[in-house]
Amino acid sequence: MEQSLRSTLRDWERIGDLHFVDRPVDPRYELGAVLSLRKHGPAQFFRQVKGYDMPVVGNVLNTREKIARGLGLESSELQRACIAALGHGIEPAVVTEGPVQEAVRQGQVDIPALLPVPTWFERERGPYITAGVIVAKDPESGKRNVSIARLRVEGGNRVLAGIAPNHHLSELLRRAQARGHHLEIAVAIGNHPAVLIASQMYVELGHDEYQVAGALLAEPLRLVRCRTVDLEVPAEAEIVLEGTLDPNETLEEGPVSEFPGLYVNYGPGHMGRVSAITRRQDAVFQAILPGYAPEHCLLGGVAIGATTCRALRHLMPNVERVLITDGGMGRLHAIITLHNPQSGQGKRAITLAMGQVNLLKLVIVVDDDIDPEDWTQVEWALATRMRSERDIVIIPGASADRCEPLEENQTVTKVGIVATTRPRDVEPGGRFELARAPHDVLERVRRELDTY
Ligand SMILES: Cc1cc2nc3c(=O)[nH]c(=O)nc-3n(C[C@H](O)[C@H](O)[C@H](O)COP(=O)(O)O)c2cc1C
Ligand SMILES: [Mn+2]
Repeated sequence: MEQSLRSTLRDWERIGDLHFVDRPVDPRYELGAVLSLRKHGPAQFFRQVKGYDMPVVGNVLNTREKIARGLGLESSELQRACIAALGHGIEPAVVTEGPVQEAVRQGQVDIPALLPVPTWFERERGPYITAGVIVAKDPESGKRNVSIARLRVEGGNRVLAGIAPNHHLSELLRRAQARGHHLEIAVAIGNHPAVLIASQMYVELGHDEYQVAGALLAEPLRLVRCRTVDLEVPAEAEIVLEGTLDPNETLEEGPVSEFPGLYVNYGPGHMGRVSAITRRQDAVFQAILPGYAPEHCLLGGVAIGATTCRALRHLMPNVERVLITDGGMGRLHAIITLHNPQSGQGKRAITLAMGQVNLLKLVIVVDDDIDPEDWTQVEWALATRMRSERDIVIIPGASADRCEPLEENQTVTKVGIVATTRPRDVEPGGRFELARAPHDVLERVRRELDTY
């Protein structure tokens, strides 16, 4: 099976989900503006990017359906498949050659001259590579880590990475610093959906995200060895940057857009240097529109939902589904569905989820007869099953994530809402019994509905 972005793009083209932009487009603001105004539409393939002969593609995975389809699944199967992949990884396989090394440039590389990296927003201080999957190895254990961090192109072979201190990549950088050396990295751009989703999974340090990608592909992810660093990258990626991050050389990043759609100022980022660029001869540059945009939010949201659901189920087997919502930017809000919830379990699920994912600020718990993706159904549950004085928990002064838009003194107030039925509420003839036709009639009509 093909493990490339371009195989996905061919599928999208076949079903009319790939739009070709023929008009020349400036990578400075204009390209990002098109992606932004078409963020809910088909993937956008920019054939002519001004100043470059390399095309750019964006908005590839901007719905749950597309993420599922990219993995060969129905949307309804997505969370189950991700949870299964977390439990049964498949080791990647190193192969001797791959298309990502069709062209190799070593020595003096000039990133701005070679790659059509978009400049996204007015106040950001340079162009950002946003779909770069960064692989690195733990200097202590030698174990791999694979995750995305945006890289700002600083000119020549230099990049700036703003990595959250709690992310594994930051920890690897601290470990390299303790040993007095730089951290080798390789940045794969233009990846199969399985690699992108795997890169977003909250797994423990030492859990190789390539194994998750393999499990999502149902076969080993094929890797090639890099030319100038001791790392392996997906053989069928479009482009790879090889280089190092310097744990000691930092630079104030200035304002950077985050998933709430606002600018944040994180302080100093880490400088990196690129020692080689390898690529397909006809490489396509993938760009993920950053900020409050469906693709950025969903990649994280799908992965966080799956990892949280898996973690909760270890303690509460009746957790059916954890949806990290789109309005909550795929990070801050969750809807949890419970099968046949017993008393107190709603609040338990809330505290467990917030404990598991520090970003979560609003958690709503509903029964599993509610489709969490349908806000109207969730709202109906709030209207018919939630008593505010009993079912809302407010936790002031909880630790805030660095991305929290309402953070004050590194704290924020969190809210949990239980909107589930109590078992005794639904006794036949009781006040909360659902009104419907007798069971046997309803089921017969359901089976024969097409004949009416
Ligand atoms: C489009 C996109 C951009 C991202 N940019 C950053 C970033 O600039 N810095 C960062 O720390 N995390 C960023 N992330 C989130 C991390 O990739 C994600 O939290 C990952 O699970 C971290 O993995 P790790 O703990 O193994 O390093 C981004 C995610 C996406 C989808
Ligand atoms: Mn990791």
